[in-house]
Amino acid sequence: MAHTVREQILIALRKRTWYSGQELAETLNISRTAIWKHMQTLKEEGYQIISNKKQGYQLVDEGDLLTPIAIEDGLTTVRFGRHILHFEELDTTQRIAHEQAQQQAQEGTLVVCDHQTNGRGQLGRTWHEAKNEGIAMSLLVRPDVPMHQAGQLTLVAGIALAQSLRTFDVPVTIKWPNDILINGRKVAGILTEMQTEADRISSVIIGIGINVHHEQFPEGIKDRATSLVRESGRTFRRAEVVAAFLNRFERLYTQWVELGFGPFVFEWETLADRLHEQVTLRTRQATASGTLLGIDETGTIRIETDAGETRFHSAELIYWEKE
Ligand code: BTX
Repeated sequence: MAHTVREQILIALRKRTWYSGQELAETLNISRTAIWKHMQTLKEEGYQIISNKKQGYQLVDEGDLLTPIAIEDGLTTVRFGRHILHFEELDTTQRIAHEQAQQQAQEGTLVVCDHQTNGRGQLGRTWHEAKNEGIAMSLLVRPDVPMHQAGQLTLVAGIALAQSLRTFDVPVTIKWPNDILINGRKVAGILTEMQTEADRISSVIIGIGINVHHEQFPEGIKDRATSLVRESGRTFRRAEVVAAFLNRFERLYTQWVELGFGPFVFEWETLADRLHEQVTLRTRQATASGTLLGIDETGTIRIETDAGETRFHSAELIYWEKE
């Protein structure tokens, strides 16, 4: 990915303690005044940069930014996150990712923003975001699989997200099909939207919202939402969380395209919330209760009800009233 001038400045500043304005200007082939202006913008963006006349500029702290360069730093991927669009404020990252898909953007294109004002959940629900507190991102993929398998991507993304969050020592579980929980509260949600062409998938947009720094949540969700910081008490850099997810998801995604969902069943079940416990589930027609047995090789949930083992393609586990 070609770097902007500001990104090139950051790359240079990371290499040395001090970098003089003159040297930077020569290296990047721009004026010292231009360098000074870029430094002001970087500071406004949250980078802590100090300067003095004799030594030049020093990057002291990169803060907790979700910028492409901060994310790229932790990436080991080939495609995922290798084209990143970052916005300070957006209604929803899903909209931009869909536009990117229509414009034939490459697979792995990622849209992220610091403040999402109208985040979408499933079924017309909303996803709450507080400025600079969480992660809102949408990833564009173009899997060459039959259309009916697209729903499995939510589960594969959920496994990748849960596993990557566990590497930060947070005890997350998965609530089928698309919620990531800690101690029974939602810390992240996944929204998968597909674009089709004739009878094939042209793209899938995987939208992920993660609560990172939040200490509080609005009235309607405060009994069911939590954040990584609140549950773990440790600090997080959002860009590291994004990179960890992309690194893992690219690997699992490639396996899924090649081998299908079968190999993921066991992994999913080890991460499942309330496995072998009593659950209630709502379908469009009715509700059903029983013991959560797991999922099958297509990603369908299996419940032991009074009528025996029953499988549900499209349903929702009811944990909270008024979802
Ligand atoms: P969902 O429909 O399963 O969950 C939405 C429900 O979760 C809401 O009705 C509310 O009860 C609760 N909720 C809302 N915000 C939060 C929150 N921050 N933390 C915990 N619970 C909450 C889940 O939908 C899928 C969410 C995907 C969000 C991402 S963000 C990036 C991308 N862009 C976008 O517009 N949506 C996705």
